[in-house]
Amino acid sequence: MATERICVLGLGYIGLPTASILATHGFDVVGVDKRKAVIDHLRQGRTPIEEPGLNTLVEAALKSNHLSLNDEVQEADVFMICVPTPHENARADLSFVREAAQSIARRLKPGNLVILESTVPPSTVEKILIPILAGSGQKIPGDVFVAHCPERVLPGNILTELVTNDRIVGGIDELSRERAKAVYGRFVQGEIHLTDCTTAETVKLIENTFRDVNIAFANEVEAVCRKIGINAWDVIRLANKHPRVNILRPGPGVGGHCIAVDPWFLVEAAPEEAKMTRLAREINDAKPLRVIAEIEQTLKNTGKAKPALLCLGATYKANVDDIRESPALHIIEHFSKRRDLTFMVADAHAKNLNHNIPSVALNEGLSKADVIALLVDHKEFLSLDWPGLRSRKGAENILDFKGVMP
Ligand code: SAJ
Repeated sequence: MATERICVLGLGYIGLPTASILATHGFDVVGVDKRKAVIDHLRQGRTPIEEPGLNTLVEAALKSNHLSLNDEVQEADVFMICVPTPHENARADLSFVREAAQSIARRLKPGNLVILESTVPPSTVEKILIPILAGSGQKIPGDVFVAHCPERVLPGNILTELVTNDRIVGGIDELSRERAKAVYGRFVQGEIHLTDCTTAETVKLIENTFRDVNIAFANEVEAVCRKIGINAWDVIRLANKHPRVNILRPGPGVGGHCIAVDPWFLVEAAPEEAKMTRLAREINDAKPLRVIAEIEQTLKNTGKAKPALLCLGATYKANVDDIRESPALHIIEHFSKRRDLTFMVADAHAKNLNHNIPSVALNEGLSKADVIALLVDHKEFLSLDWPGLRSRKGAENILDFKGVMP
């Protein structure tokens, strides 16, 4: 059988590693992104994302000549949609999925397989993807196979999880499921579970919502402990010693393009029923405001007319460069507007920060700051001399929102 040709649409956090891993596992892959700058950067050997091992994998894929790059969809046996699905006013914005499906429909041939990896609201395959693909004149189901295999990898550990995680493959019929399973079976070492598309769509949303609800509970525990006057980190650590308790970590809020977004797709699908889901979102979304209030109070307590504030971290979580939906950035944007303080941000990972945000080198910020607020637990912050900083600046002026201080 001839080598299968796969066209991967969207070369972002998921599409780029997936296209590269498919290429290094014997498929002929065309990686497509309509953003010409992304294609140009990749051709110059520049990977647009900070992710361990990704540069090496992309380089290997390009060198093998099994990965080519294009800004337009090409004919293929398999099409894989890996485009973003942001939300707007708690509703899913599916414009990128629609656009990708339309460009595939123009190239669709009998026997093709279309796989949607993007996270979408329940019934998107049935109600949106299939009607657009059917516009090609192909009979679906029948002529063309369609599957949904939601991505599940953790930014920061993408290359390992792409291979080791179990996958959920939803198909519109038995043949769609089997064909999609054969594609993933080439590089996935985890189990591949087969189901229908709407179940696969919902499973993905439930996974991220479970995490969001758990973090909201951790944030609530933190607020309750504060009221009681005890240390929430100790309480959670000790509660987690129970064999059936596993509370996640409080923090300055929940960010990123997944957990802060996907639960809203469930709320949109079942507004009356998804009560806890909505509340968890509201609790986590409100957290940056509580952090702002605490920093404000600490600045006031210094008694200085123009205190110097240093925020450590701007990204949505540790050791990534992604600032989308970042709670730290929300907090930083608030303080960057203030004229009555000297404001500084140290984050060597964050790229594309707005030029109004005054970035400083870590040591410079640490020496000038009156108040330090740790918002992201980047690895370089973990090894700081926290006891030394506490004694130099005053323990009450060091605010650790990630629980990294010993
Ligand atoms: N966070 C906390 N406390 C915690 C863990 C996380 O406050 O204990 C915060 C982080 O700081 C961050 C946000 O939550 O702001 C999300 O970070 P994350 O590491 O929990 O998750 P993501 O968004 O990077 O990736 C998630 C993963 N989903 C699950 O673990 C269920 C990943 O497997 C998914 O593939 C990804 O969403 C996605 O693309 O949907």
